[in-house]
Amino acid sequence: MLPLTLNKARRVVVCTGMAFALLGLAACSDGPDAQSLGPVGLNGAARQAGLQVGVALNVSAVAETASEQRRSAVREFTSVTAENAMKWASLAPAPGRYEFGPADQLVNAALANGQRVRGHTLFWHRLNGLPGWLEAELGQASDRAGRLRELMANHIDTVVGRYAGQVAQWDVINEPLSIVGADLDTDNVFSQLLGEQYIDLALLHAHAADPSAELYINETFTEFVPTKFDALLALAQRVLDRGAPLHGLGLQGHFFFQPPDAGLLQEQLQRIAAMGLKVEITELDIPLPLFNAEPDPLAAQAGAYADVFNACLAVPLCSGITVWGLDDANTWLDSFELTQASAPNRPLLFDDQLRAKPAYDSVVAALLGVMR
Ligand code: 9MR
Repeated sequence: MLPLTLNKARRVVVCTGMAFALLGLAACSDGPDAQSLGPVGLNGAARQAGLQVGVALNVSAVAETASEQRRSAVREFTSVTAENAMKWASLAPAPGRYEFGPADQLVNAALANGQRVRGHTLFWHRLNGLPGWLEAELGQASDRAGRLRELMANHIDTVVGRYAGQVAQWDVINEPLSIVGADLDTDNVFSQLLGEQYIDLALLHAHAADPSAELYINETFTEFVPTKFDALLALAQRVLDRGAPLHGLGLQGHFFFQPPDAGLLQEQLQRIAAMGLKVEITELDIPLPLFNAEPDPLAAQAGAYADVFNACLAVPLCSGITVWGLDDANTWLDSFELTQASAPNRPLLFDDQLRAKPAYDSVVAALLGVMR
């Protein structure tokens, strides 16, 4: 069996059997430095469990200037998502003009590491998801709906076509529902001009551009708003009933309001699987301040991470979990308006010095505790 490693803060422990997962660390011995170990540990455990364990990255994580420590932390994951580089606004500075530099770098680095790539995201109407020029472009059109359809088709052909065979999954549609409500978001240029069928159009076109890619709708906050979760399922069912090629649902997993409810999450994953869809947790982060009242907040955070992994591991169609950032120094939560007051939020698997946290160990143990 492949030797597996657990980074324990600055130390690395080498374990050769499965026993340590069940019996604590009795089967482990002190090993060499983290630096010398390369792509084992989390990566090996993920592969053994048959679960994709991904990370969202910006290009600095794979640039030539990235330290070896950072590169080796990146290689701990089996899947990579571009945190920002593949958003429409990032790729297209002007109508019809594309700059693929950072996105290409991320894809090439991932493929060189043998990692899967999740494409994030073709159409997202919030925050910086839309290019700044879109509104003016539509404003000039005599047929705004027709022009939007045309721009969407061009965007899909250009981007999905470029990465055909390389990007395994696309978040074709991101966050179609209102933030914590159960309806389609009305503040969304796509649904305003094209109705709910903008989703079908995008899925059909993306499928034509790369028939091998798995196509997802990715949604946020469903994990603690049951009515929103129900609305997501109803939306997915309507899309399927209309014959559009939808393959999976992404639950983002930003648990900054409250820690995950493992039972509810597993039930939700099962309900998605029961529709014949795959499911992934696509943007997981669990801020440490949620556990400030606990005697050992890092251990409590580790328990919450294990809960999420165990929920997914219990559902065969739950094929992956992606954490939304490599390390605690690189989390969107520290600058987001609702969470910046609690910064540093420390929500990820590696700390701000790129040392593996207790959450890393608990995830590896969860992965090793199953045989799927
Ligand atoms: O983490 C991303 C942050 O760096 C960007 O500024 C922000 C706006 O583009 O998007 C963040 O990622 C979002 C993701 O793309 C979609 N789901 C919500 C994530 C957090 O806002």
